[in-house]
Amino acid sequence: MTNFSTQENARKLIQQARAENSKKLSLVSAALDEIPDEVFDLEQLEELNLFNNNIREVPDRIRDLVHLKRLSLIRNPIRKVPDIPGLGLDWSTYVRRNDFSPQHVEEIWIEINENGNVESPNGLIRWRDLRHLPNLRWLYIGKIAITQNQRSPAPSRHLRDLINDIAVLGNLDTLVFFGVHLDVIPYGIRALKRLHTLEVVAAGVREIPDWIDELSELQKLDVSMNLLIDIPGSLANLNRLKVLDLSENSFARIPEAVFGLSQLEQLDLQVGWTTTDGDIKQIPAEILELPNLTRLEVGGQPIEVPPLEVVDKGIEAIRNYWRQQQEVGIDYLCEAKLIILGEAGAGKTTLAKKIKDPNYKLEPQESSTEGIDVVRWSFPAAVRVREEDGEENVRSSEFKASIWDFGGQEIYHATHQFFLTRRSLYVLVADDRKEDTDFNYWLQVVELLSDQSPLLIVQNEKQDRQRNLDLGTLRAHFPNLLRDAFRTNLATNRGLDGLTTAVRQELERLPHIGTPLPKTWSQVRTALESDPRNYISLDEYLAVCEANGFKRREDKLQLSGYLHDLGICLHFQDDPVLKNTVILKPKWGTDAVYAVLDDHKILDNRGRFGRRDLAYIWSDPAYADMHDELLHLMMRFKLCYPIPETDAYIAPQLLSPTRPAYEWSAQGGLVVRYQYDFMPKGILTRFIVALHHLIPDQDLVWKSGVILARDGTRAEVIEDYSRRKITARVSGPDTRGLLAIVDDQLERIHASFPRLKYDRFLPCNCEVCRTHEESFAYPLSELRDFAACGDMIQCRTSRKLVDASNLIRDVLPYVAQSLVSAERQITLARTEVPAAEPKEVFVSYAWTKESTEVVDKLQEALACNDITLLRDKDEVRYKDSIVSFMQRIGRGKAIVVILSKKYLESKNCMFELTEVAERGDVRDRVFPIILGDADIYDGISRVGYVRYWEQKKAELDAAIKGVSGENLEGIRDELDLYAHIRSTIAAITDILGDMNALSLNEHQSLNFSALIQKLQERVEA
Ligand SMILES: Nc1nc2c(ncn2[C@@H]2O[C@H](COP(=O)(O)OP(=O)(O)OP(=O)(O)O)[C@@H](O)[C@H]2O)c(=O)[nH]1
Ligand SMILES: [Mg+2]
Repeated sequence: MTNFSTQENARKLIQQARAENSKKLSLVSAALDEIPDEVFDLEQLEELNLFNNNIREVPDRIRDLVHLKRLSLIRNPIRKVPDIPGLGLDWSTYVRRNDFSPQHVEEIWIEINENGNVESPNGLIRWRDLRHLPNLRWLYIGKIAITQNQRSPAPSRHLRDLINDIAVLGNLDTLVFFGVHLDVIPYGIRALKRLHTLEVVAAGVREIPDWIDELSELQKLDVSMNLLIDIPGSLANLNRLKVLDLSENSFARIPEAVFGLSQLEQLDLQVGWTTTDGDIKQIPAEILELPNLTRLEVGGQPIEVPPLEVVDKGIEAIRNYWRQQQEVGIDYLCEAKLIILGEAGAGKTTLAKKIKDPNYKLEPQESSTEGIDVVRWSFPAAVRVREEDGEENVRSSEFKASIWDFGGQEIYHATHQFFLTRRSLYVLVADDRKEDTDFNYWLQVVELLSDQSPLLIVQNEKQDRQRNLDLGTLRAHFPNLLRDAFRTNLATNRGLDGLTTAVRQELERLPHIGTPLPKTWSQVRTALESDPRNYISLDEYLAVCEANGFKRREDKLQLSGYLHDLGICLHFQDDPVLKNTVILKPKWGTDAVYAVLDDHKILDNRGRFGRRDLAYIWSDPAYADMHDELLHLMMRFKLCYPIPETDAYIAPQLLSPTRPAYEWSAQGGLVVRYQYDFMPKGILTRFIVALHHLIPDQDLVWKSGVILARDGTRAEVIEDYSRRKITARVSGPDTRGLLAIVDDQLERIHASFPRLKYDRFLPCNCEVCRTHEESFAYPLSELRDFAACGDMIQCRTSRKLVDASNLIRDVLPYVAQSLVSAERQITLARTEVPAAEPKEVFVSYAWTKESTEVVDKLQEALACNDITLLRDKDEVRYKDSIVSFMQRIGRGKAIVVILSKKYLESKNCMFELTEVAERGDVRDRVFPIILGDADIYDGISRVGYVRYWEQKKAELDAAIKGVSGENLEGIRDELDLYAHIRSTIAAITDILGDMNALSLNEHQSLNFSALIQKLQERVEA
């Protein structure tokens, strides 16, 4: 496709290179069908990067570039390259060498197309020569990417011949087949005794041959996306194997041979992308026989043992689970949370008591529940358990349920959301005397937050009056709605028996019930439950664990995390203050929090309170010495925030509903509207708490709105709950910067509701709308669709055509940045670099222990040289938008990049890196420190990263199939980002890998002095 603006851009870059007499020129993804003639006039050129274009032929004029040393043609359908003495082949990059000959070829990349034909043969190598490359060590044959559900093409004749003769390439150490249909692993491989990496991916292979163990040097074996159901026992003899990728196959259990691989470090068993869901239910105790395993991927597998909470925590947690179980024996998990919701006075508390004791006598004056009550209820149960040998059995056991009875009053709605957990049974009680039963609100909240937990509806017919609910329609909308509604009258116990039986059955059926746990766990749980105290210190908790046979601290913390997830206690391990307390009675904590929201004085004060008010409200000895923790708990739940430079706090839920008077000039501002299908309560309150540091004048905040200000720019953010929308208007000198912060914060809150449906609306900027106060607004999802195809969109008011991508760029530039359109894929050198602050260096790194330690040391060393290292943790401490920080990094003059595998596979890190790359001059601005596991010097690993992102994108693509367009906001951004990363990563890592970076050890032994010197030169330049 011809794209003028990209080609125009290429032209500008060529002019710029001429004007500046540059030695390098990068025309990456410029939609070029041929190399522009002007390029050949750039005599001084040493390096020409044409990655990802549509170039078929390199003309003879390339000889004019007598200084050219490096010519990259990766991702071009090259058919012809002139035979230039001295311009030689190296991967798909052409490198000038004085003495080029086949002797020097070490790596070959053969890319095939959908038909199995060779897409980009290497112009200088003929098929028959391929068999005579004595130094060939690296061979890649396949597609650059594969699409889901698409059968891999069979190899063409030439390729088949080569595969049949593969044994002659005896020096190969790396061999990759990717997306070529082979049926079987080629026999000739048996002779390749030097192979340390073998990948046969998406090749339709049903079996791994027995002789595989003859490849005794093998360190990495990737047989993902095949049709394997088992692997041979001989594989266990590969005693150097570190990486085994068995993902996207059809194993019913983890193959036995795997556990013989004592050197194994990474094992991948994920499914769900090319295959349907998996069958592996257990990660068995044999996992303990793999002491070096650091990474285990089981995504998409229906793992039941160990429980998901453990598996989610990673390989170390899984090992601990089995170790403990072997030491102390097992018990079966038989407890769950029953959550009762519904409007005030519907009969929730009465139902909770009746379930526990049917003889409970109704109290006509039952007091309205304040906050939450937690009632313990147990009953004898028959639960399905999975025995150690993997067999299923039924055992009788005492079922322990915690009934969470939520106060129905409006004031609690927003807060309740924090306690609506997954893996619970929900009961929604409706009072049939009222016609306006607000079913939908609760149904929607449960749907949003419960992760498809089952839900029962109870129609409490207090005076035996019936009202019919349209359950058929409800069920169509809410798939977690089980059974018909239960009709009860709790005064007469009518319907109670049937309901209680159903509740028991549904509890017993919850998926986590029957999971085996080490005995010590339930001992600790019992000890904690029988402890009358409301809370204990972390040390006391650890001692209880110790007394019950726990040795390792991590096991003890793992248990508290697990109990927290099950709603048995509250332990916020990642909170610096709250981590020191384990709250044994959740009600104690929630009561304290709700007492503040219910307090009349605070209500009269419109939500403003001080420490003294808290001392009064929490004067009960039960709260003595715990005020700090409780206040922290409130802030954690985003219920209040401190007013800067005072001792006071504000609970925004209690703010005045009246909007104060203020002036607002709509001139030249930006407006974004967030429109929700269903709007959970409390979004704006949480927003206010999160951005309270930007409220300049505490008078300009009310229950449903707030004015924020930053460097002379102001934002007005107002919620209209009845119309399910939030409107943000921004005006002033930096509208885009402040809007980015507002949008980023709202997006974070939205992300905490995994199934939230909403769209952002951007105002039209056509000439007619610009002069109107209320302009037409487009849904962002639609704009993106149009922008991605480079189409114009029509204004419904003026009927004028508007450039969709310009409009996005105008209002939400960072959203536009993740837009990958044909117009704008990757540009490694495009815009000039604006000068950054002097003596400041950015660092971009993944938050792993190793990388963080390196950054800490580097920061120290730089500080001694008067250079400030700007890192995200310090820089975003004012809760500014992380996105805008990432973009600031992108513009930085000098950026240290700590490259690790984690980094290259992290979307945040890669977003930063692509931001950096897009602004050009990577070689001058970026200072890489490459950690061992990044492995970017090796072409195969680089391809691995391309594939990793290709796959991430495909997974997401597959996941959103069938979801309607308006619900995909946010997800699309992510999709575009993945695509963008995928198309950039090869080129960026190529550059970084080529920069002669020192190893981490070398840096550390020099205390970074070499790096610091270069950074000095750069920041002072
Ligand atoms: N006659 C009759 N009265 C009932 C029934 N269920 C509840 N009540 C009474 O209705 C009142 C409110 O019941 P609660 O169980 O306290 O209601 P709730 O849903 O817990 O209310 P909140 O805690 O305010 O959200 C109490 O006085 C109950 O005794 C019923 O089935 N029949
Ligand atoms: Mg109640």
